[in-house]
Amino acid sequence: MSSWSWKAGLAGMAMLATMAYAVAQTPAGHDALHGQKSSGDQEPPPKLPQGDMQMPMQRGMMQKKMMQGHQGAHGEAGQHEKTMTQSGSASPPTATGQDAFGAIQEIVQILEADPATEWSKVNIAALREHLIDMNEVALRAVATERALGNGIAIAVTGEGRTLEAIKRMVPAHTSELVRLGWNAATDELSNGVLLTVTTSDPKQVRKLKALGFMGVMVQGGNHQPHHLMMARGELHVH
Ligand SMILES: [Cu+2]
Repeated sequence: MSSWSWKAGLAGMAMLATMAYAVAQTPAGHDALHGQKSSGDQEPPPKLPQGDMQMPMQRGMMQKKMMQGHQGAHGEAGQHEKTMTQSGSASPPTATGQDAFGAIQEIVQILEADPATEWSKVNIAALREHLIDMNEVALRAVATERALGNGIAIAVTGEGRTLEAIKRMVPAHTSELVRLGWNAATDELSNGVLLTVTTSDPKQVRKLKALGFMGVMVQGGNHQPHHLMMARGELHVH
């Protein structure tokens, strides 16, 4: 059930983004923006009051039409759109401004939309810590790669918070790499871990060398469902 609502949440969000884009592209949406701008001027054009009367009507009709189309296929998404169009904004922004902020916002919306959410177990702070780990590993860890005859060996190193993140995330990822058909293991280093990924397939050796550290770290689609589990308080170690 959690998987279903997760997908429904994503579908709803994609719908909102499409809707916002569509409204921004319509002539009515464009004129409405224009109208708003000139209404603040000292000397409005003489015909503006008439235009103001017409614009919201045109815009309202167009949005109603679009809403009906969406609502037929996706009732739940339609409810969100209704709220959005009532705000009167022609093209509301969709970017949250920061990727971890957006990821947490998406998860919170999924939890809010699910009547089965057990709020006594919800742990958004744990998800935030993990997203900080992902940031450290993706952007701050130093990866020194060495080509092997059958794969790659990568020394992943860092200090402080980066080192903590490396130790939590890199060894945990080997099981995902093994599940995908590679041999993967880690050895502890004083300032990080040594990740070794190998295969008996020559084609896969070329691919591993091309992927390198970050290429293998992003393998598998385990983060999104794990993030939701973490937020639900059902997964403590990633
Ligand atoms: Cu993750």
